[in-house]
Amino acid sequence: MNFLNHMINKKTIHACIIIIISLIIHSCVNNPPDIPPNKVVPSKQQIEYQKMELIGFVHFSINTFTDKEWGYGDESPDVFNPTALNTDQWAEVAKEAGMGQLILTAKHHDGFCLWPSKYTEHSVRNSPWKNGKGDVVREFVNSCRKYGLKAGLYLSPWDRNHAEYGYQSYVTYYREQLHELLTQYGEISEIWFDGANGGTGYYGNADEERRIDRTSYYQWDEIFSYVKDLQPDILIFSDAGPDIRWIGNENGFAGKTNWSMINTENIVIGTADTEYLNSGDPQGEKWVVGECDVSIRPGWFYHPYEDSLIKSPQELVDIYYKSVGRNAVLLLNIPSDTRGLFHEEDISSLKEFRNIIDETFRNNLAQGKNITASNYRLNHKKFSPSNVLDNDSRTYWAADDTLSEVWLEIDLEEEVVFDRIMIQEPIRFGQRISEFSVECYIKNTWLTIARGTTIGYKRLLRVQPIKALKVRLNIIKFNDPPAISGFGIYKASKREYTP
Ligand code: FUL
Repeated sequence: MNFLNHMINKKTIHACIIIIISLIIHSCVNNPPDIPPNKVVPSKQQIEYQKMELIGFVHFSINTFTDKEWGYGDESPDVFNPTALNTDQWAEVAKEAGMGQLILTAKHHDGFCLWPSKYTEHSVRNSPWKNGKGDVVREFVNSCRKYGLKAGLYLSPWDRNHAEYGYQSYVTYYREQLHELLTQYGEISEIWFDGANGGTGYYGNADEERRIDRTSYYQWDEIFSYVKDLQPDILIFSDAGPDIRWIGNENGFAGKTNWSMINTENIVIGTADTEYLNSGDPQGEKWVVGECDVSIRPGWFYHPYEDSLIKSPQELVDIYYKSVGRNAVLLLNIPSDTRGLFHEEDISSLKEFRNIIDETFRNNLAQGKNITASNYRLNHKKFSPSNVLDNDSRTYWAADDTLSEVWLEIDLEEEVVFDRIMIQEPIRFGQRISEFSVECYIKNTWLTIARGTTIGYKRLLRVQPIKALKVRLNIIKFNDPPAISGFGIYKASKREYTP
């Protein structure tokens, strides 16, 4: 009897093992694993961040009322008195412009705090606005939530008001302020650490020049981990990341070559190599998304004399191509005026910019067409070229394990006129492509119409209008077998050129 039981048990175990193995084989065939990721890949938060493409900066502080760009630090809180502050208006405008997040200057270099910090007298608490009972940061965050925007904050490390700036006690004060901002306002999605630091200032009536040792004064690594302890999902911006990096200029232009990777160890905030930040580093060991900050006006803060100097919708569109179209996020500043509102002229330029972008990219002329590839991984539909045209950034085409040139080709079935090209890599597996070209089939020959280096999350190319029967993307160089999640061709809105 025992022997019989033993045999049955053995048989059952064998049967189970066989079933499990065949289930594994079956599921591998039907749903093979994704392509192996690169060594350096973005975090979930960084991918979400990049997907927003466009975010907004709001410069608003004591400078708005003194008509300055950099306050000295001796300004009286008495001058801060917006007559009609309405952060809902900021958020509504931002939302309509397609922004996913707003960042507010909670404290600029002059040290004035837009929230009633308990660690200083230099804040809204001592201003006439709302009899000192107001809190701009609170109103800002509430409006962001109301309009479905993420909220970010700028807290200037340099403080031209604080008596102890330059001494250890100021760093403690700075951390206390971070604590207030990151614990009292719910989720904060980005914290912005500016590189501008040190120089002349009021410094509690000392009225002198103070320099700090940028390599050691703030102990940035400790501040970064303190911030993450307080807000685990936050993304930290600075010249050195760790999550988001400055793109190296304030024009809103990323490099035509723009890797999302860099090495951060030797970067000293405020003295970074701007070329390096602009183009990233294919050998970089950290994923640090490039962010292009630029103002809609010549200055960052509101000045009435700049009402006629607002960037035109066409200029903003050009910036969009040079930032979002080069694998970066565009951080566009719209200052608040002395009323506490975005100015009508800024709003109208921003709206028209959005309309133009929407019009250009509304209709992907390759959608629904037949697409083929040099090859695709395992010949499995999970990696099929048709995934590139399905308007779903989660699906992708992947080449077989190969180091030789690969291509994707779209048969447009009839002659199609276009002048914009969009290409996307599925960045959750890393950034792979370092050289590509686009060819068109015109009058029985293939003609190269564009060449480029990196692609990343999104690459946009502007070419002369071309009438083609077929279009082909050649992927020439890559650090790992390439994959593409999106491809599009478009005819630009006429309003891209004509005001
Ligand atoms: C710079 C600052 O000095 C400007 O005033 C502005 O805030 C800009 C975004 O960053 O470094």
